[in-house]
Amino acid sequence: MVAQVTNSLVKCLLIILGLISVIVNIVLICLNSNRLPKCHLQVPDSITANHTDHGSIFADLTPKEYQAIRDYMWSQKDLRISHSPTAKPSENFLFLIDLQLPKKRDALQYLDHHAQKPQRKATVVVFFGEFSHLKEYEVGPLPGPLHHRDVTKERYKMDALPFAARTVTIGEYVEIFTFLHLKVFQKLETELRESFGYIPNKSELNPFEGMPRGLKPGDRKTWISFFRDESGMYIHPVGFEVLINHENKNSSNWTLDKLLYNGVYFDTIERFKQSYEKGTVKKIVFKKIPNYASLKPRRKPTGVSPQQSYLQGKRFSVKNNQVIYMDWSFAFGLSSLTGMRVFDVRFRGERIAYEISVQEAMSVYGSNTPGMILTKFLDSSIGIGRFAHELVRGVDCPQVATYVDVYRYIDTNATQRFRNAICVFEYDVGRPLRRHFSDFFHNSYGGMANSALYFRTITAIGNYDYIWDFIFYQSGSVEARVHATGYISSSFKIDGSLRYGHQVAHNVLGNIHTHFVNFKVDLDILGVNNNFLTKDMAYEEVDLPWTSERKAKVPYLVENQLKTELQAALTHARSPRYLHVASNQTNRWGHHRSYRLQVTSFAGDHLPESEPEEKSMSWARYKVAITKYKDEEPTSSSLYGQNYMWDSVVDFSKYIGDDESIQNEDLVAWVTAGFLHIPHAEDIPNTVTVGNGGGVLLRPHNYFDEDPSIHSPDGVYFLPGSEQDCEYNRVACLEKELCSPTLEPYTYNGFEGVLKFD
Ligand SMILES: *[C@@H]1O[C@H](CO)[C@@H](O)[C@H](O)[C@H]1NC(C)=O
Ligand SMILES: *[C@@H]1O[C@H](CO)[C@@H](O)[C@H](O)[C@H]1NC(C)=O
Ligand SMILES: *[C@@H]1O[C@H](CO)[C@@H](O)[C@H](O)[C@H]1NC(C)=O
Ligand SMILES: *[C@@H]1O[C@H](CO)[C@@H](O)[C@H](O)[C@H]1NC(C)=O
Ligand SMILES: *[C@@H]1O[C@H](CO)[C@@H](O)[C@H](O)[C@H]1NC(C)=O
Ligand SMILES: *[C@@H]1O[C@H](CO)[C@@H](O)[C@H](O)[C@H]1NC(C)=O
Ligand SMILES: [Cu+2]
Repeated sequence: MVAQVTNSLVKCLLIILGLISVIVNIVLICLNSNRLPKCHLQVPDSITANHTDHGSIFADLTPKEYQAIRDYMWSQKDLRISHSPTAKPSENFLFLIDLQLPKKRDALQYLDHHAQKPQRKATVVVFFGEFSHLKEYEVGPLPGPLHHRDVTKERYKMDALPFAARTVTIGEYVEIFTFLHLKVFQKLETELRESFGYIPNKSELNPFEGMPRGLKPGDRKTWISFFRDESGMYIHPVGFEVLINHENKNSSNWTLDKLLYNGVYFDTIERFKQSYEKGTVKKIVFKKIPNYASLKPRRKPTGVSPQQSYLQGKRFSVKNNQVIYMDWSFAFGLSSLTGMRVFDVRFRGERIAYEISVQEAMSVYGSNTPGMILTKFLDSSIGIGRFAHELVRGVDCPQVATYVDVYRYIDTNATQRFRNAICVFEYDVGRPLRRHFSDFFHNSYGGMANSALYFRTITAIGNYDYIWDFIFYQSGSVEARVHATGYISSSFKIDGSLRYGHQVAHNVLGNIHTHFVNFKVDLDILGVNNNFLTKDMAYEEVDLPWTSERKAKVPYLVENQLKTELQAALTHARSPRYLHVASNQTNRWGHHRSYRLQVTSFAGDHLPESEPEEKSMSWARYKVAITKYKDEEPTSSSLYGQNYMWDSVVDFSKYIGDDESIQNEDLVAWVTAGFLHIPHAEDIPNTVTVGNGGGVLLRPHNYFDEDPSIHSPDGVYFLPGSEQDCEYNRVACLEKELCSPTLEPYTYNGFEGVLKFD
């Protein structure tokens, strides 16, 4: 009985205790939640921007447009164009369809004076195997009805382009691979197995071509070096190279002209076989080695790098091919040949540049093996934009970037879509744009983070990857930049190789080479009529007016106007430090409003002009060359440069050869940047972007009356006592507004203990 009563009491007590604890908990939670900060920062998706239709005249062709043009050209009976994506060299092949840019005058009339929109047209390139020549057509107007017009003569001053100048198409590569299979691999199975571990269909050898393809116009003789079929093959050369003559349209008539094995040349397969059998040539003995070229991480990744996010939503807007960001707006496109470009670049509504575009990427190699002795790559002949593939979130561009799809029609029979091949993002560069901490007098702090808009594509052309950026800063500067990464080109190390580079792996030579890239910068400063000014410094000896004790050497400003194209063709060695495209209008202080071209370049030496191949790359002579704008001089290089280097149909030096006046004219700056690459061990497995790049910064110079970023919404300012005040320091309240557990509380105590005189 007693036991039962005590039991009930205990139960009651337990229940009461339980209830009390629940109530206390509720009260505590209520009290605490009252103390939690309020999270009231709204995160909109994106700014609302007033887009215009202006960019559309620069927009790449749409899938519908590509198809309409292809079908139209295919239906021209007299052109007899093959429908196959792998047409043979003897057939007629529609190689390229790309936007034909409007004439600048028409575009400006439309953009600035409400004139009619220029007609939309395309450029079409046809390789006529049947007639042994190449032609370019203008096809338009879109959407139709379409017409075509042969513009070869108008553009290149010849009725047709030489057949040998054409790019090697996929169709031709198919034949080259077949040729290699039948005429090389099948005949040398034993030798290739013993030397390089070649097993048909299992452990193959991959080809890599040297360029140019010969020594004179008309040649199409290509040295092909072979590489192990591993990931990162470019740094697995095997010491075996062949020279094939594929000039003839009929691949049955192609010949194997030479062969190189372990540094020794042979005229025929048979001679090599004999020598190999007799042992008169030193044999390479195959040994399996771990793949040092693989990019697979050597240990399981555990890291995630810091990620930026848009706390207030995106501050830029991308619609069709137009971007609006803070004070900036521009239109963009991606040419299959030349790559990334922007047009009608405006800051606060004023056009700064009509066009900024990539033109060419070139490399000249040194070697003592034939595949690389002559090698000079001109990438726009293969297509730079053509190799812009999908960008990887969080690596190629920030996770939160805006990605844009691209459509192309090149070396194919159907329009191809490349998802997310362009990215646009705003990014905090990580270093303030400006700041000042006032010690001594009027203690205060003023500063601004350097947040800029990036417009990016990455093109992987064979072994190398180029990262192309156009960067728009809040201070009114815009920068065109390239960084190189990817695999170096290499060759099999033989006696004497070390004169041409460093050894970077077992039997592997990383060949010395140059990287040169060319940008077209068509600045229009307050209209198209501009001048080219230079500024620099010199020292002069001056008397000191207050004493005759001694004189002093003092720097002074050296200003010049360069008045003709030849005067304004500035080589890498000889260029004033400040280069300006200037309006004859002045700013508030009476100085010419201008944009300065500041080139960042660590370029190697340009190929001597005496070399016949130099004609196709004569733009690289100049760090900056200024020409008078002409619709007939749209690019510094061409599709026909690589395979017709010796008599290039576009020779940039001719643009300036006529030495026209550049006074009060529409000016175009052709800017070359680059770097000398001496490959070293750390280029294995990949060249890193750090330190490997170049570009040009276009920065306002007396263009404004003050730095425009003082009007930016990102400015920060405070005085002693107002450190926590959010009105002029949005960052101070961020932690409270966002309730973000990852943000540190905002504090500032920098004014403690400053020297003070006022
Ligand atoms: C867009 O245009 C409208 C009408 O002209 C204007 O009221 C609005 O402020 C503009 N918005 C922006 C973001 O510029
Ligand atoms: C393009 O080529 C492929 C492969 O040869 C073929 O199947 C297809 O029909 C071609 N497309 C057209 C539109 O002819
Ligand atoms: C290799 O593959 C090709 C096509 O895939 C085939 O035609 C050929 O017979 C194969 N060769 C051998 C030796 O297996
Ligand atoms: C290619 O050449 C071979 C041998 O010379 C010949 O038999 C064949 O008919 C030719 N093909 C064409 C398309 O001319
Ligand atoms: C290929 O070679 C054969 C024999 O030399 C010749 O008759 C034929 O014309 C050549 N084909 C072409 C397309 O030149
Ligand atoms: C300034 O530019 C305008 C517009 O191009 C031109 O008419 C004028 O002659 C120029 N003035 C001088 C002093 O060069
Ligand atoms: Cu390099």
